[in-house]
Amino acid sequence: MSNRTFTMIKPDAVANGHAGKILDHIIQAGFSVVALKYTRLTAEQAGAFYAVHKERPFYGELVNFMTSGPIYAAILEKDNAVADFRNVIGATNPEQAAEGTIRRLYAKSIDANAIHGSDSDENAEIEGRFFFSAFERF
Ligand code: 3AN
Repeated sequence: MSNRTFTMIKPDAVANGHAGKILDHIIQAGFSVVALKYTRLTAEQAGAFYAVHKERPFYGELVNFMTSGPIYAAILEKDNAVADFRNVIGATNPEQAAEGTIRRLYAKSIDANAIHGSDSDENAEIEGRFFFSAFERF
């Protein structure tokens, strides 16, 4: 069972002043924020982070959006972290996200969808290492 996941509070949510409420939502859902960074992605970094989507029609738009302003990157800890966090954030399209999920509460569209959550243990580690030099236990 995974106990770590990686998240980004995306530029739309930071620009709209929702970052504090989203972090509180995450903590109230039982996650420990074990690493946290405020940063802004370069086009090169965003392109590399989303390289799996390179062939998708929305890739250019996604890179533009993710570089449009600062983000918070964080490593989160909880039992069953990856799956539980996907439930807390809700579906990629906020219109399909369940009531009470972060995307339902704070996201406006499928591209500007407030928050990222890793989709597997393997990606959680890869993505965490992208932003933090250590992924070890604190
Ligand atoms: P999730 O973030 O829910 O795992 P992915 O991995 O399928 O979703 O997509 C990565 C990101 O690409 C999403 N968070 C979203 O910002 C963007 N995205 C996904 N599908 C679309 C789409 N059809 N149009 C625009 N952007 C999209």
